[in-house]
Amino acid sequence: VVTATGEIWNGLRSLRKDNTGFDLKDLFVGSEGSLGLITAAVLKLFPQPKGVVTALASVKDPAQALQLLAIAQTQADAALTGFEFMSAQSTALLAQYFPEIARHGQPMITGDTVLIEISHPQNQEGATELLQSIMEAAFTAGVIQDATIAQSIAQSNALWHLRESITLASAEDGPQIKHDISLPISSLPDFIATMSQELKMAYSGIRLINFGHFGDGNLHFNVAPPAGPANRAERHQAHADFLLTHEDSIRRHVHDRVMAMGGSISAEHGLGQLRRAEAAHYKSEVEIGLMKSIKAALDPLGLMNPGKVL
Ligand code: LAC
Ligand code: ZN
Repeated sequence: VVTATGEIWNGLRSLRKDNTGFDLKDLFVGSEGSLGLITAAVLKLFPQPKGVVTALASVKDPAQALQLLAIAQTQADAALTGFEFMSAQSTALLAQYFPEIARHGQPMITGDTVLIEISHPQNQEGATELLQSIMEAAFTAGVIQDATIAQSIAQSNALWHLRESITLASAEDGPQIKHDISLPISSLPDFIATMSQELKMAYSGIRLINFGHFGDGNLHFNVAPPAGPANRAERHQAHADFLLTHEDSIRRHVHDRVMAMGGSISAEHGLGQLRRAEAAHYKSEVEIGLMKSIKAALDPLGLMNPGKVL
């Protein structure tokens, strides 16, 4: 780390346990560059799994996704390496703008869908058997409606590509109100159901483009304006107008509920400038005070990534 005062701290320790005072490493890692510049890192490597297999499963709603997660965790434990949720409206956007990418998920992706990945240290058969066993248990329990297991690495990649293209389809559709929330995993279905209902009542025609890292309790609960004109420029303008009027109130509405349910308003993307004021609004005076003291001690002149985080 290069500090704000121009010194160098070498914190490159490859230790599993280190209990010698303050955890400076995590302090810098979580600071979004506002305390110092990280210039190197030590990585812990794991053996590459010999077998990886991916599947799509259609669920009735997020509550079933949670049940599927429980089954997958019970059977696979650490072999469960991916569990991503995609709402029906998020994949509808994909089908609309990138039908070639969405094609790989049809007909599964017409409703709420889960992408699930299993990794096996020894072999491909092990991974496939484990995933089949999870799917069978989920069928028997009535937790999934349908499933398709990728038959090749190319197919697995196509399913991941589908999941990862939702942001591209969103960008094509036009500006959205984006949230990067995390909640205790068991609260996700309740949150999605309540929030969706309230927002749909308040803003008729809005679309809930929620998707993300369900297994981590991390959801991109994005809110898209009502479907706009076919012409791209006109549609983007209509979205921008909607955001101008409603973005602040929708964001506050969503974040209020997240905080009331013990969640976080930024799970993976950080605060930057977009969520800086939101963090200040929700964090206690004590917490903000501690953060400010640290900032003042390590970067007294305010040189590092000014205007971000705090
Ligand atoms: C994703 C990015 C938005 O999950 O974090 O696609
Ligand atoms: Zn993400």
